[in-house]
Amino acid sequence: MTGIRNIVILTGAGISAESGIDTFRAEGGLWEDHRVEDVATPEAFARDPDLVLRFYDMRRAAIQTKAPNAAHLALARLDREWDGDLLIVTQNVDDLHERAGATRVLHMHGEHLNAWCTACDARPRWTGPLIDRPACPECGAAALRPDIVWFGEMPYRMDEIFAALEEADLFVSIGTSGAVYPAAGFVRNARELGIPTLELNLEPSQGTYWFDEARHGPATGLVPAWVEEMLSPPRT
Ligand code: BV8
Repeated sequence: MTGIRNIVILTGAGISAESGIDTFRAEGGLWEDHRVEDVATPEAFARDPDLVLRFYDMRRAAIQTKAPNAAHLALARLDREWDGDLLIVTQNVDDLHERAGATRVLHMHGEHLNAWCTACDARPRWTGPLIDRPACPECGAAALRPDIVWFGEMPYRMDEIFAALEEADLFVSIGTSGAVYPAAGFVRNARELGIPTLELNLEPSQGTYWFDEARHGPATGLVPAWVEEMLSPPRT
């Protein structure tokens, strides 16, 4: 793809699926046997904090047993070797992009391995459980919650995301169903900016018609092939 300097990549749960991390909208729309609204909203946390904390404790522990897959490793290679701007905006709250070696990563929905102190706003790195209400390392209050953007909460660093889209020459969406906004709307922002758009996903997403090009199959096949394409000199 000639003339491409700046790339924005959006990833979703599908890029981590082959690492053994459940996606959100698999069969029956249940998620780890829970309804999303029972475990991923501030109202759920207020109503039943133990249920929510146990849900996130389980997932925080689970992701630490998983490893990045070939798709994460391919994006990390692109991050290393691409000499233009590149931003991986991930909806995922696992750290597999970073463990694969990517550095230009933005977690718009938060991170499993951070806690957030609702008393002093600190966001300490956190790998253990929160169910026992541990003290905040900064202020000592027993007021830590998962550093996760729940439904109804504002995604992180939206200004940076839109600034990167303004400068982008290519928008690529990988492993997302296009079900959750504002992330699902980025392809339309890109189109309005006249930016070419590419979808790499197991199956057509809910927004597939907005993409100039869509390739369907497992991320561990599609992503390394696409990265190889991007890093190979254009055939004259
Ligand atoms: C907000 C943290 C207000 C939780 C998550 C209309 C417009 C705007 C907003 C809304 C709207 N209608 C409703 C809303 C509100 C809501 C929303 O979008 N609801 C949906 C359900 C309609 N949005 C919000 O509440 C957001 N906040 O709007 O704030 C606001 C906004 C702007 C300005 C002011 C105020 C907050 C949303 C964040 C919620 N938190 N995550 C946690 O992780 O514990 S969202 C959750 O869904 C995850 O982050 C996940 O990443 C995300 C999206 O899901 P996907 O990643 O796409 O995963 P999914 O399972 O759906 O799909 C996987 C895909 O992979 C599939 O397509 C599958 O085919 C593919 N796949 C599977 N295997 C593979 C594969 N692909 C390749 N290879 C494979 N092997």
